[in-house]
Amino acid sequence: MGTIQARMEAALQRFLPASETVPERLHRAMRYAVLGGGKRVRPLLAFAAGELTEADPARVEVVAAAVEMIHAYSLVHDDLPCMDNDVLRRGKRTCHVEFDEATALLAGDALQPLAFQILAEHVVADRPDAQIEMLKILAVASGSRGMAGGQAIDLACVGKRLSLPELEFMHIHKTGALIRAAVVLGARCGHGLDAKQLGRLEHYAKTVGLAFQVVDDVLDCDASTATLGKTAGKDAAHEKPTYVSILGLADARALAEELRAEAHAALSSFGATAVRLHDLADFIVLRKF
Ligand code: GRG
Repeated sequence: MGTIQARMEAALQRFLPASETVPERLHRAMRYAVLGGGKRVRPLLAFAAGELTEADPARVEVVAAAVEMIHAYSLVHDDLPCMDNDVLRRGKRTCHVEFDEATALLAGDALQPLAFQILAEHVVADRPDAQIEMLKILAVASGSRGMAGGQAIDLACVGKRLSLPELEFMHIHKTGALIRAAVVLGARCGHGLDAKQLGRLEHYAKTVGLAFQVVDDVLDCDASTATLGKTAGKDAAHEKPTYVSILGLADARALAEELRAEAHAALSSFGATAVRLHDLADFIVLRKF
């Protein structure tokens, strides 16, 4: 993990405009939002999925950076006063607190197209049509039928009681869509998978995406702000429906375990090439931050 995280830090440094490039303040805000923090779970998933298909790591680095830029933009916008209004992210002041609201909004706005720019500028597939398909996968995962749509549902749900399937629907979009994209794009950097294998990999991505969110909900209520590097206890304070509010803490933890088992089972036919995907399913469920 440390090797990939360091590799990603260097790659993101390279792909981002330098702080001295005009407009300096915007570029500093973009670099502030992306660099020097975060677990890099989505890049780790992309690299692990790339191992399934013997993908060239130089290709995977590009798709992982693109996904991480979309993720970083979503965190900047999510923290804005018009959304979650938070002051702490990745153990430091949120982008709009460090800079200002307009700059943070623009930093997110600029990170999003930069993700597509780097994905268009570098060869990540053997054929142009396959590369265009990869651009589309990231676009759909980020848009109104993916992450942004999930965020819209999330904002509309504050103070409401949701059923478990409704909560799952929201998270499959808000968090799950980009996690799925990271896995699928990482795998697509290498040789093709047949429809059955792709189905199993997508099932893995769906279950780790949901497990990620269940654990996020559990940590929000039983870990400290210092450990998380973001404000703990926010979901209850904002009256947000969560796995913990619907199931209770013990059942939410049990659900995360069930999803972990399901993720491992989805990989059973892949053998040794899936070892890092197995490890990441464990990391996502057992993490403490
Ligand atoms: C603003 C369009 C738009 C979308 C925002 C993902 C998201 C949608 C908001 C983030 C809010 C949030 C805390 C969601 C819970 C799950 C999640 C995405 C946590 C943060 O991801 P990590 O834990 O963060 O991977 P790091 O900092 O490690 O990269």
